[in-house]
Amino acid sequence: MERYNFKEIEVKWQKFWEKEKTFSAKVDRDKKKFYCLEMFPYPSGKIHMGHVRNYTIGDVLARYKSLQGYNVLHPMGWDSFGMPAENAARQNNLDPKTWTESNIAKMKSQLKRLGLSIDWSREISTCSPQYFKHQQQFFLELYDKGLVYRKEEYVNWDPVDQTVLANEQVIDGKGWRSGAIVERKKLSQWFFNIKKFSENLLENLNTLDKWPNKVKIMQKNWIGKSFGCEVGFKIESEKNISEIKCFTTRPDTLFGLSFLALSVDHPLAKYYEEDKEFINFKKKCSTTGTTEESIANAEKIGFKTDLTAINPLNENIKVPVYFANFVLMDYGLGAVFGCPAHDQRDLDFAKKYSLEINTVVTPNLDDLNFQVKDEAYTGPGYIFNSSFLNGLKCPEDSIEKTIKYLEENKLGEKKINFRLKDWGISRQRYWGCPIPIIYDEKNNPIKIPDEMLPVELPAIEKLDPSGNPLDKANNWKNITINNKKYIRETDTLDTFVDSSWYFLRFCSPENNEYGFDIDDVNYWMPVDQYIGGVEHAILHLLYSRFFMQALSFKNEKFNIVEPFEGLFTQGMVCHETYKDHENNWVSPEEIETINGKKYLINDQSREIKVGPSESMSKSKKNTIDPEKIISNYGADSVRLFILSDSPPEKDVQWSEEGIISSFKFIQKLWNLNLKFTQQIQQNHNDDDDRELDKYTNIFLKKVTENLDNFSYNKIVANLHEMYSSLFKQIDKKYTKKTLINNFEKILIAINPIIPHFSSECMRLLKSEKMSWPKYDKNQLIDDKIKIVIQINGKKRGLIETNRNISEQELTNIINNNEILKKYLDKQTFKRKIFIKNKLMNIII
Ligand code: ANZ
Repeated sequence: MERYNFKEIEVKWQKFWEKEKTFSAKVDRDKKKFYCLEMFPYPSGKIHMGHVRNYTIGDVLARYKSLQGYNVLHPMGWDSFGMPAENAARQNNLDPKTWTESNIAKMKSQLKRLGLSIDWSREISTCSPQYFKHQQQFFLELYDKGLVYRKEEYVNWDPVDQTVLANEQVIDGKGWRSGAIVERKKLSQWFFNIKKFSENLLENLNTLDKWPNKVKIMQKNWIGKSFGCEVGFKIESEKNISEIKCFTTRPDTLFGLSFLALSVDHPLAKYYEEDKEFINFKKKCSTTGTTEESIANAEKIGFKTDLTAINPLNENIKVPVYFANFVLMDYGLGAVFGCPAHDQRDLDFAKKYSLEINTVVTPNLDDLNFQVKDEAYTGPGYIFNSSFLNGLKCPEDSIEKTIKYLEENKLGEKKINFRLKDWGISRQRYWGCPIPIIYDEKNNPIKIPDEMLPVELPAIEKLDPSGNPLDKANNWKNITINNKKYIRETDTLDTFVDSSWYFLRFCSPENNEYGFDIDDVNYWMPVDQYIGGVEHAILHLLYSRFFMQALSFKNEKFNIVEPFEGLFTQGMVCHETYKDHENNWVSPEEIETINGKKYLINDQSREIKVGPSESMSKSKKNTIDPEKIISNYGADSVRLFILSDSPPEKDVQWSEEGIISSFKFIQKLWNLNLKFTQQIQQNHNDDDDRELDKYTNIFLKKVTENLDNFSYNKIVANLHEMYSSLFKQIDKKYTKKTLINNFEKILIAINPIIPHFSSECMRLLKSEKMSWPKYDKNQLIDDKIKIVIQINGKKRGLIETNRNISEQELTNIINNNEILKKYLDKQTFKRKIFIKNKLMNIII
């Protein structure tokens, strides 16, 4: 039979779709819309299997919705600012812009080869001035709204990359890229006031019904709402200090108090600034980094002050006051009271400095001798050793009652705290969006006038290996406006800012005045389905949610506050890992299989050790290049394979056999198509039966349901079933009309999965109908039923027949049935008991 020539066919369709602008979304406000968005890629220059999976999943949905008659927006863009371009520029003396643009061109052609239904007319790139001009406008808009500010702040400083790192870029106290030990350094930084929206960001999670629960939980924890109170401690001191306030979630453990601890950045540190020992201590603390994780893991160290604190619940209990490295200045009040028995950090600290450990919660009221030694007790129980608090159930009653007592006696106040910190957006980088601010001679920040936007990056001949190149670009940095001299801000924006609003830009990519047109946004937003990796569950999604809050703040026209109505997080693409005899990673391409064993291609005496399957990564060399796979097997085979086997939210195992079998399956479908064509040419007058209609109807139901539930892997299984059933059916006689009608529906149903194949078959069928076929619910009931036949009450047979058969018709069938005839033996029927569609009992 004639083979399916995927190479020609796929490219032909891709060109056709592009030429016809098949997937261009129209802002047709009378039509119902569907905004389908996959997280946009960083243009590294090569797509990887993660992209293939992400974009295939999104494409299936976009095509499906489009066939259902929605006006679909399915755009693509490039998250094109960031470190790799800058690193490439430093290492190879390239221009980051040229490097980035050529990568975009390469990746775009690779994505096109996947046959994605993307509206390329809306393509955006965050490093282009047409894009970041509006980002600079937003920055200034937020500045006017009081949502942007500058402050001196300790930052995570990467001494190798010479830059500030976000907390999430610090892993185990080291820079995520350089691996250098991160230091604390005080710098003047720009911040977005995301904290202001903590309550909204938390509350709105309840409205996101189409988000995975795990993501909502991660966001909730990140926002971290804590209920507690602020407690005042009287201080005995020769200095002019009378009180220290601490935030606590456990006021009920106050009788277990054995010390107070302050952050080294606490305002009271000013009394010790001259003290050499304190200076040294502070230095030591600065090597801990600023993330909660690194602080939690670091050894607890303290500096003992000459202050004494008094327990507010009992004036006779007096304890020392320390500065300690585990207290953060930007949480609560930068001061904590230490209760070693019920907090592990406090216990570690108390042991180190030989402080008291007073147990005040017992798991069991019978056990009043309970004493904490090596491990803090944080579980439930009852308060004891605590005077008037004794016997309170902990935590249900004890916390609330203690807060009430503290409030009544003016010793403390109820307080809610959020873990979420303001978003530090300054980066000491070249390849990012310039911050549109200048400073006058007194170092006052001033907004760049709107008509001077965008602030573009200066071209730089050679990027220095360290530091921020913009600091050294004097011609650019010094600027005169109306004969007055200014200096430009040389920090650029965190690239997370670029991706926090790109989904808005897709709604009006051409608008030169503003980042978007409000009517367009009101039509398209929110994104109906957002698809991406779970690694962005916290920051990217939270920042995007913040951006919507910030834009809608003090803006009555803008009132869509949640950007993503539906969220889908797809699983990883995994592959076996391989190592050679020296434990070096080996890539699948360097291996050949001989007699079932794997060897190095260039040295067949060396056997390869096969390791577990892990998510594809360059470091483990277990990646497969999509480009090669597409050119060997075609885009439809790749799409089919990447959707098969596992549900889209789970990991999928890449295998050579898998992709080959997808490829072969498409060939089989082609044969089925040829068979249909032959049968159509037969031009039969009548249908043998209605089996084909019925089968198509059931197939449509399954595919529709599986598309609606993101069970794309099940659709692949449905396709296989369909193939085997139809191949049997097709030899019967069917009229041309029946054949075309059914095959057309099937081809449309498989279009979202294997669009090139489907489009080609439709073309051959001369079919132009392109709307999602509805299935007939009434036809789903099977017409054939089985009726039990009894003779004198004993089961003697089972007859398969049409539903609703009459008593007389059934009697005729029984009389002609070879097996039953034997039992009946020409005897006369005394009586018949007939239960429609179920049973016939013949009494003889
Ligand atoms: C006394 C106490 C006793 C505490 C006890 C816990 C257990 P969450 O739930 O995360 O909000 N804390 C307060 N401010 C802090 C700061 N700036 N740096 C480091 N730790 C700080 O945690 C609140 C608890 O974290 C507070 O409750 C406080 O320690 C500590 F048995 O107060 B607790």
